[in-house]
Amino acid sequence: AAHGTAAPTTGRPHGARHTAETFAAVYGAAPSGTWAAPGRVNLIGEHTDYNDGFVMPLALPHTTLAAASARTDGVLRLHSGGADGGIVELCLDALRPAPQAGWAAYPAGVVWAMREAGLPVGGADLHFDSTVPTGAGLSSSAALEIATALALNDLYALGQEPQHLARLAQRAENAFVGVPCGIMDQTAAACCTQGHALFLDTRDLGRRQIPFDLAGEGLRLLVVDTRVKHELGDGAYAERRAGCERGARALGVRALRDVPYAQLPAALARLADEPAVQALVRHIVTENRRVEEVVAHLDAGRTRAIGPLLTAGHASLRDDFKISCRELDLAVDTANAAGALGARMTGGGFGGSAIVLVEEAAAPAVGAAVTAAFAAAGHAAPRIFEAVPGPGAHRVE
Ligand code: GAF
Repeated sequence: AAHGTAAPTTGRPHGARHTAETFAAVYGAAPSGTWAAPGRVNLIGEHTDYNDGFVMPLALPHTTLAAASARTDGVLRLHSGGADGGIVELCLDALRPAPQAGWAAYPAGVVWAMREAGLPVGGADLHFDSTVPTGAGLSSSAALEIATALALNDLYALGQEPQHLARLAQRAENAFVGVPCGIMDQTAAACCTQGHALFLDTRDLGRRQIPFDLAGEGLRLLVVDTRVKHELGDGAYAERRAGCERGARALGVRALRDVPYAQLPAALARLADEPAVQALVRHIVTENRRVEEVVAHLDAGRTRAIGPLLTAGHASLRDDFKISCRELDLAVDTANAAGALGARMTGGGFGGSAIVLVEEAAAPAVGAAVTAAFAAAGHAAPRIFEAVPGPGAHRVE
């Protein structure tokens, strides 16, 4: 979901020094520290995270920086370099869930969730700068949440593990901001590591860092931001989630994760009266299978073999889950026609970004083909950049 901070296309235009200096200009004293949390792309495993399934995100070099200091008076002050409106000042004791309350609801929600969990977090001053494109399906919200969570974890010596910070941030987004998201994006921001994709089992939160050094293999992963704004809060996401839960109930399982791939035909037969739910179930069960196949290929060093699985994942999201759009389909189809190894939409859908796996030598031509196809179709020019797996959240200064 978009939170209204600035959206440049590349890494860090100013860096942590600039963020600390801006903090000092806004609040009148230097910050105690500066923390960073990245955006992400998801390689495979889409909409599986609220079905207890598998996901495989990697961190982008694009980050949200939070400069912060503790306060002793129970006041939370928030300021963003990308948002108009000056300082947002809130009283910790008065924090209440505030659906659709704008960008400040994300950091405020994190503080609320920490206090709700009984953690001794007090007031703070925070200033944010971000290079994670907003509304692009690249998890600018989770980056904002996790930068906040890590800053407070350190400022108040809370001693929480990154995965637990992700859980608190998800709780903030679900209960405070009002978006029924899964755990993928927050975990990606908190737990990804440089040079790896993160395999996550969203049921038991088991994690495995899977080496993902595309450059070393002569490959590239391109991100195509279609510039079609995606919003998670608009109901379609919640509808898909409710449909999946309905499918699980009809099949008598705790979550769709519990439908084995081999039993998919039988499960679909049982849902014959509900074709819409049937299609959602088919996507989730086949998508979990695709994640497992991607992991097997990467473990065996067969990186190029994941291309067709990415493309099959896109077809499933387009035809069964019905969350693609013209621009995403055009990006995927054009990239594949121009020689990519595979491509798919990534993230929540209804706009946002696609990823393209491509041989290094073919990357410029594939990018140019997508740009030309967008121009020919009368769409705004897409933003295309390379995804190199960066580090998860960390303290910068
Ligand atoms: C959004 C959500 F926030 C995630 O939890 C996940 O469901 C994703 O959409 C789809 O895979 O990013």
